[in-house]
Formats: sequence, C-alpha cells, structure tokens
Amino acid sequence: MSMKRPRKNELERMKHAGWLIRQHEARGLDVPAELYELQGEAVRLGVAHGKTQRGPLVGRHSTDRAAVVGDIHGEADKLAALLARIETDRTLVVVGDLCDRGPATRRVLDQLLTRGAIGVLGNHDQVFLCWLDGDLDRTWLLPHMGGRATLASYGVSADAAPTAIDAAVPASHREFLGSLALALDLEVAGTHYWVVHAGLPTRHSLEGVPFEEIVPFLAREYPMDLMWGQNDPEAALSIGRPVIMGHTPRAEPLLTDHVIAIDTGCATTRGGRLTALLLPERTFITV
Ligand SMILES: [Mn+2]
Repeated sequence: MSMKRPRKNELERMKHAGWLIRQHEARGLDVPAELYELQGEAVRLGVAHGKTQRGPLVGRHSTDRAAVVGDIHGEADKLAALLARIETDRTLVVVGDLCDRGPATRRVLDQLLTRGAIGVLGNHDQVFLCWLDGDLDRTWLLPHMGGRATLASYGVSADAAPTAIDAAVPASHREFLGSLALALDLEVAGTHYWVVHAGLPTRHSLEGVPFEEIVPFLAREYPMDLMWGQNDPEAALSIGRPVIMGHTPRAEPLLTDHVIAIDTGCATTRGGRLTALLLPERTFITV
C-alpha cells in the first residue's frame, strides 16, 4: 500500500472519486477499477473522510477491572458467548472494527450498548459512519470490506435510498460509533494502557516527543495511521506502557510488556476467533 503524500492534482481526483463513481453508475457505465483504488486511497489518507472521526482524538477512562474486546466484525453470537464469560461489573472496552464481514453488526452494537461499552473507532466503523453521513463510499461494498453484510443486518440493501438507510439504523448506534475515540488512555487499577485500533506507526520521527506525548502527537498528526495503518505488532514501539491493538489478525493474541495484540481474526480469517483481554490480570478469553 502506497502511503506517499499525493500530488495536488491526485488529491483533487481523490476528493472527487466518489462523485466520479456515481456518475459512471448513473449512466450505466462500468466503473474503472482505478476509481475504486483512488477512493480507497482517499479513505486511507483521510482526504475524503477527515472529519468523520467525531469522538475525542484521545479519550480517557479509569477503572478497577476491564475487558478489552478485539475486532468483532459483526459476529454477534461470538460476542454473546464471550460476554457470558465476562463479569457484568467489568468495564467493557472495544478495540474497534465492530461492523462488516460477519452477519449481525446490528446485534453486536445492541449488545455493546446494553453493556455500556466504551472504546476506539476502527477503520471499518469509520467507513460505516461515512455511509451514515451520506458519503456513499462504494469501496465499502467490496468483499474485503464487507459493508454489504452490515447494511443487511439493518435490513437494507446497498442500493437503498440514503433516507431508507438513515431510517434503518437507530440513532443510538450512530451516536455510539460517533462517540468512540481515536486513542484511549485506559487506566486499570493504577496501570496505564493505550488502546489504539491499528497500533502505532513506526515510520514517523518522534525526536523530542516525550513518551507520554507520543500517542496524542500521533493522533493529532497522523490520525489515519492509528486507524488504517499496517503497523506490525511484532515491530511495535516501546513507549513506556503497553499499547493494546486490533486490526492485524493473528492466530493467537500477542502479549509483551509494550504491545498486546488481540485481533484473532473473528469473521476475517478461516477459523478466526474473538478474544478479550482481561485487565489487570493480562489474561485472555477466546471463543
Ligand atoms: Mn479488523
């Protein structure tokens, strides 16, 4: 994936990719694959959707006990099985990617709302929010994203009018997604963790940035990298406290003193499972 800074005319084309796609569709023409690629790049770079992340850049929460849930991707039955094994008085935190691919995003969000979950926004959740804002990014409908399954869980098709989609998704779901932070400063029993959907990029200069300011700095300067970046957990930065991340599926969760990776491929890999990290214990429940 190219993350080089686009030239000005490329930026303009990116901004208009969605419009160009709709023009092709309205005329019954085949949409050139290049336009989808351009639109996807625009999403990754935040060109098209820079304002969509509406929760705080850095949220804060303090609690005695927490369960941090990895990428769920619409697998409501797995989430129910997982929640049945987590005490109800534990703070429930999500690492993002609640929607897409799996069959029951609607029920996932219902369960999370019932349990009063907090957490961070994933890249898939961001595109879902864009769609709810009327920014109909068609790349969301491609199989690797899985947005069709999300819409189907609300009983609407991708071709439904924006007003029908608007009516089908409860305001509480929209508000919940819109409340999720980009990064969460989570304190559990006196120990601080960062929760960041895609983890931290390693390619930016952090010279002169104190450890505790690194995540707020990256959230401010490179927000899309924290949500969309291919940030290898095995090569993660060590910044003085553990970073809890999802986004990159693994067969088993990873636990070191500076990174905890909890996306175990639920709905995205064959045999994928759903994992929760219990804190302060630093143990896992996987279903
Ligand atoms: Mn994911």
